[in-house]
Amino acid sequence: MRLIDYLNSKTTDSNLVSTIHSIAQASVHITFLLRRGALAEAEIHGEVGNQNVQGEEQKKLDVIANDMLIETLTKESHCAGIASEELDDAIATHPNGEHLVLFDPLDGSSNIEINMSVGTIFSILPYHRQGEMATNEDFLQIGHEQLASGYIMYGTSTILMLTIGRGQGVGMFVLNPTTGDYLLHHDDIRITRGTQEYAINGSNYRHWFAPMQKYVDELIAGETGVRGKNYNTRWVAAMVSEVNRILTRGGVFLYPADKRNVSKGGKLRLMYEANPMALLIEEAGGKATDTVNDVLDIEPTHIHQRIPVVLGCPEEVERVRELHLA
Ligand code: FDP
Repeated sequence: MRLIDYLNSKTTDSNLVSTIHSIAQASVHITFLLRRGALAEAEIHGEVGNQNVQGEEQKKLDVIANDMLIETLTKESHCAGIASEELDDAIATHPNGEHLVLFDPLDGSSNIEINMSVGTIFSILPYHRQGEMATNEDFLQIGHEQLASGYIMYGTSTILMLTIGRGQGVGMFVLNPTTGDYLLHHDDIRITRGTQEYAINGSNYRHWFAPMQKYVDELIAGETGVRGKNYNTRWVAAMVSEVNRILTRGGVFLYPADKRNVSKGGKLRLMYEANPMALLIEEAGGKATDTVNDVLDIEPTHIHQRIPVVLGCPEEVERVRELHLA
């Protein structure tokens, strides 16, 4: 089943179908760009020299992917505004549009230079001030308000993982590179229970707060500790890939705030990383927390807000929460 047919079977909101379709189209162009790989390296790899709003060096591909998404969504009449990791402020597009789109155009971009997978993460929110130009404040809605979210993973194949929320579940699509169509591969993705895999950057251990250290100590203790089973670590260093693994074979992903970044709120971004992933995870039967609150309940104060993120298998997420509330 093609993406468009899947969407039409799940919702009567043709405007939402149109906005999702536009994002999918942009991702097809990004796929072709990335597939040129080393051939395109001289033109497109390397750093532009600018810093993005988080103070990180931008890779040129981040900029190109960002431009491709903006160009496509600027033509999408249902899109009233765009916010991106690569933009300081939101862009107002069509005042009569019904949607606001947020994205991280190339998540895990440090993986580009080692030919590992990267991804685009997106979130679609309703726009409530038709007729007026959208501003940053219009985007400050809790994650539960999302009309749809998903990611595109540019790996050995290009995969689109998508939810339109409200109990409609998660669909996984694979891009047919010959036709440029996304085809349904798996409907109603469910997170496997009883995982033995966890993903965390363990080199930060000494910077974590005690509850996170205790949680990871429990996992490392394996069958000799309180958890009574052995765990395995996986760390791709691209959130899209970690979440893709969790949705396909279970596990838990953790990016806690630590002593170095707690004043900034953590590392990952609420609006275009944590929220869209949390909606996917919850629709697949998992949980997502900032270690205390459900991610989807957090009231945003800034479009580039950062938070700690723990998501995936419910038993693991609840154990982390329990240790933080103790
Ligand atoms: P990146 O900075 O490369 O864009 O979005 C932040 C993120 O990647 C996540 O995708 C990834 O999980 C994490 O940072 C990687 O962090 P480490 O540098 O600590 O490995």
